[in-house]
Amino acid sequence: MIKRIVTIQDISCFGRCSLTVALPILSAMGLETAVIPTAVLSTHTGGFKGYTFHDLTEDIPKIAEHWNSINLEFDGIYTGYLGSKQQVEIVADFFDAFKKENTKIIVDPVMGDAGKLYAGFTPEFAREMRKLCSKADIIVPNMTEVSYLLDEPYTEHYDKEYIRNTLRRLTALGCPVAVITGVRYGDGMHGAVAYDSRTDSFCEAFLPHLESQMHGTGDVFSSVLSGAAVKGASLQKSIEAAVCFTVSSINETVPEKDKYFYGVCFEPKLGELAETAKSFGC
Ligand code: PXL
Repeated sequence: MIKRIVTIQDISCFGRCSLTVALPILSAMGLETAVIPTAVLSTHTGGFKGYTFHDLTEDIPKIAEHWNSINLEFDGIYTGYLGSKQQVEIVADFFDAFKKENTKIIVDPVMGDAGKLYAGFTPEFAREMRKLCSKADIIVPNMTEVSYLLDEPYTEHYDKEYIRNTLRRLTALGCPVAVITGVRYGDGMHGAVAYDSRTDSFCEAFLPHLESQMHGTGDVFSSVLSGAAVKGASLQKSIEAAVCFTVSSINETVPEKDKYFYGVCFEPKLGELAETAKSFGC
């Protein structure tokens, strides 16, 4: 049976992030993908001026109510960029209403990058996001989001031990599995490290670092990870697939990165991803 996932995040109409990334990636991976758009923006907020923002918070409980009335069930729920504290609370209610025994919840606590919060985010929002993370099966923060979730200073200087210790403290928030993205130990490699507190085991996936700052790479990574995890791939296979696809999409973008300043050119790689995802089961 084809697996069904719902992804809850904004739709930035132009700019390759959130839903315009998650929907094609999850579909290519062979999942039936439902969406709840939390807001409609003309573009994302990183690097554009004058973007529109239409909030859809009020629609979320109505969509949930309708879905409940027709007994919809999901194998996975994946959340990304959420625009307000209230929205995070409503999404937490959605988890309570739709989490069944085998539903995997993946929370990407999108809040910032490179040590800074994205436009409009506050430490207060981060406290609410911490509560949402406690309800997840897997959380996928980068180091900036880690610092806000754990209320610690942001650092780019760390070693393996620090990352392992941080992962343990992230799972202490209440989610069994944590994945830190964008990990760099200064050895020219770039990747992700994951920890499963139920088995007290770590796994990692690294590839050579590519010198480029691109928007939406976190959304690409989390979408692949969510698709793989919901299809039943191991944590190791899931992070490997996410790192590989993100890096090959960045590689695809590098030659024309000025043209694609607004996001990564992942589309040419969707065919390969679909092939990889076949080995993850249905
Ligand atoms: O890529 C994360 C993201 C998602 N959605 C919106 C954003 C951002 C990052 O800036 O602005 C609207």
